[in-house]
Amino acid sequence: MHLDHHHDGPSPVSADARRPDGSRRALRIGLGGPVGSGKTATVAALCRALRDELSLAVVTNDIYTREDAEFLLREAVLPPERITAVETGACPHTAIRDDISANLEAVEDLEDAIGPLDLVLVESGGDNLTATFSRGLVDAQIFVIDVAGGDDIPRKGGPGVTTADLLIVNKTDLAPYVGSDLARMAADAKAQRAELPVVFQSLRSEAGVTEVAAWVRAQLDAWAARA
Ligand SMILES: Nc1nc2c(ncn2[C@@H]2O[C@H](COP(=O)(O)OP(=O)(O)OP(=O)(O)O)[C@@H](O)[C@H]2O)c(=O)[nH]1
Ligand SMILES: [Mg+2]
Repeated sequence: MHLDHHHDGPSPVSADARRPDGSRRALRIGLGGPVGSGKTATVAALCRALRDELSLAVVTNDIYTREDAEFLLREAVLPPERITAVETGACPHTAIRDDISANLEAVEDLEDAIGPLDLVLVESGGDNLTATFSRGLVDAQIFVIDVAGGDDIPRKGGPGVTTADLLIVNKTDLAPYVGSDLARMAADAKAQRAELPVVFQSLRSEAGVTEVAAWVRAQLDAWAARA
């Protein structure tokens, strides 16, 4: 799939959906959520699922290191030039919400170097339940929690759980070992999110990231339809 269509006449796409040279910019999807919930593992699985059909790149955010980028490089989920690390040096949410300049620059540098891109995944450093991305940085956001963090997390709410465009409840394979009640988590998530989608996944299972990859494809279709 290649998303860069050319049109005659005025485009309904807002100015910020275009690069300075008029070409379409990549759809940007942010992944946030508590430390260790499975953000990098989900990014890696998405890269493997989508890399043959899309031109994509990844920006990771770590507080003091490049650990997540190094994991993705080691796993060779994408060619190295498609993976960039931002060292936030402060609370992770600052770099994705308050001062997004380092992340915006990382995305733009990727597009300059290897564009045109269809998709850029931006992983936030692990944070608490209040961390969300600025809409100036990403077009859609995924919040990743896991069943081992406690089955009361969906009930506790917070902007990530409540407003993210997609909520992933990861590591369902661990539910029996940590005594998490998946039905209760589903009911609480539904109560917090109404019609917004929730995916329960285990990256240790055969299905893996399939459902989330389908959601990403739907976002890309909607993004393409805006042009
Ligand atoms: N059992 C199980 N383990 C998982 C699953 N997904 C991820 N993990 C493991 O959970 C650990 C943390 O995963 P990461 O992807 O590094 O988590 P993260 O959210 O990126 O962590 P930070 O970036 O440090 O906040 C790793 O050891 C993963 O292999 C899953 O579905 N099931
Ligand atoms: Mg990570």
